[in-house]
Amino acid sequence: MKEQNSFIFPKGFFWGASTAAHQVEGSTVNDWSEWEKSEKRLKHLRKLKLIEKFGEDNFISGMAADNYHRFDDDFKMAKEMGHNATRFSLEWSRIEPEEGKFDEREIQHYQDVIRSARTNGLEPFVTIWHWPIPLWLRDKGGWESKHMPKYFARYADRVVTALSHDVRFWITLNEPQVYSAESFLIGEWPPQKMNPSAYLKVFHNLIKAHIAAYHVIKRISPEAQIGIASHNMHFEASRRSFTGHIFKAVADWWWNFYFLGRIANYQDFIGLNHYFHHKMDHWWKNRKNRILSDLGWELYPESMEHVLMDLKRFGKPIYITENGLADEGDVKRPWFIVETLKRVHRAIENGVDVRGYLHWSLLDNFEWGEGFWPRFGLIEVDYKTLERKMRPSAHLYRDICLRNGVTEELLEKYKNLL
Ligand code: IFM
Repeated sequence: MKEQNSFIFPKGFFWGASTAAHQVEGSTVNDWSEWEKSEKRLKHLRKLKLIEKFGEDNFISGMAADNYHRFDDDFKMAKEMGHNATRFSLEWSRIEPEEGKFDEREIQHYQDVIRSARTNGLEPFVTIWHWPIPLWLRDKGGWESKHMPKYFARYADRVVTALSHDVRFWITLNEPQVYSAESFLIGEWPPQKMNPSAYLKVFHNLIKAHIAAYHVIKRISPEAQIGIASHNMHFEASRRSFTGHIFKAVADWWWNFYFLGRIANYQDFIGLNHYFHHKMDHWWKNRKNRILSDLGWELYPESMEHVLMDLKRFGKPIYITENGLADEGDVKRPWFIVETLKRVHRAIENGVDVRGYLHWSLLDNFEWGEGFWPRFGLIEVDYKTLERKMRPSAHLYRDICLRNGVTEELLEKYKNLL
């Protein structure tokens, strides 16, 4: 429904924000935490003078936001912020610290997390794997191992058996496209490989792992809704560029649709993580006069509509499981949220079945290779005191959540921020 300048979303729409265990919990012991402290990694950062610039602590996840102990307070804040949904991940290395040995206390911990989400009126979207793996798995070859789908299905079996009575939405894998490329092709993330054949092996193991977990989850909980969080980008070909159109077609085929196509019969919804827009001419081309985030990523809300329209082909409900920006001063976030939501609304009007929007992120967090300095949170975290403070955009977003959309009156109220 659209009244003049208002953009009201369908009844029952989910509003919230996302996090991931390693980025906010603190005190995790996994392949990432070990890699962060490794001499090889620190040497590389020293060479790039990044330690001088940001300090060594920036690159070590350590206590992070201590969400492991503060989850209840963080959910209370999410409730105050008008959210009715939340997305977070389970930390595999806590739950299965040794091969085949599951830690009941840690499973209980996640039961408590889910109960707290429900008590605070938040529908939990639970990610089973958001990148790090336990050390024993790393030592067995990690995602390159052909046994990985089996290990993943066993882990999924254990957690879903314990948690399914309170969880309806399961996200098996976060951004398999990004993980496989950064870790096995570009060599930026652990285990820092630049090996196309390892990349393809990992990619296909991730497909198999999802399908295996899908069957496991459906057996335990037939009514469960299962998907992945897919990182889809908007590739835009320059109008008159023939090669641009070829590059766009190939990029769309491989990056945006291949994984989703392979699991098409084994997903109940599509989780969309959306951040990037790429203009393609004879190759990657930056648009002129771009608005950038603190990380130098282009902020182009129009992209959201294109990416959503493209996903219509799968005929599944879509939940936006991530979308956001690094913006420490919260200067661009209010504008970005409002403009993006207008595009989501337009996609819905054009027949795309979008059922939720989860902003990235609830809290400032540990941004993988870059560390702590990029600030993605609706809630600002002071890493010295661990104090939390809502950014102005959190207030704006609360009003959107409570009104189930962007209204004219809200645009007027926040006009100084927009
Ligand atoms: O922080 C990440 C998240 O873990 C996965 N999606 C993109 C975010 C921002 O880079």
